[in-house]
Amino acid sequence: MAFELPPLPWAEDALEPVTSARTIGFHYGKHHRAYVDNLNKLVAGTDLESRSLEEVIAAVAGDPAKVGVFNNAAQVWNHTFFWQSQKPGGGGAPSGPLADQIAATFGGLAGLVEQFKAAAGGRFGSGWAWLVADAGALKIVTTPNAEMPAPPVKPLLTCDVWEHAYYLDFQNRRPDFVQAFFDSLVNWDFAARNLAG
Ligand code: MN3
Repeated sequence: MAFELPPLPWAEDALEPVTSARTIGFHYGKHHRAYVDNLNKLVAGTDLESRSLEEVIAAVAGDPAKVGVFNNAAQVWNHTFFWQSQKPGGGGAPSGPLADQIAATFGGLAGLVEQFKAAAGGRFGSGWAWLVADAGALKIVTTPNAEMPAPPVKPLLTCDVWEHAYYLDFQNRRPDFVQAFFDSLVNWDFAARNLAG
């Protein structure tokens, strides 16, 4: 059973004008697909071939001899999570327990966005910014390259801050991309389900 590129949860042009169809065409159609293809080549004929994506990531994390497998498997997972973290007509405000925790932790949504933008902007080079639940507490963290928050930390949503995520549409303006992500794209329902799950 080869790993497969999951379908996008929306059309390639659905995140315009923030993220262009051209960006999604490259980011999903080339980058995400390449991680899937590379992972399949790397695990072919090994005992990892028949495992789930999450099992592969857990099995090779921290193993210097398996860094190629980790990088590709983690990037497959991270991108699938990133697409789900966004939706057309997203943004707005969260509700329910997630909104309550955001108010208690960050003083409200504006405080969360400011801290998230600062963290994303401070991530040198390629990586990811995340809202996570760590032992029940909301936190903003960043990870380099393909890395993700390690269990038992629970990711709630992520923003890809590799340049390929925003350069065609925002050039070097990463903070503007992150602001637009929260203004227009973020899928709070997805984050709330992750918090509850
Ligand atoms: Mn990416």
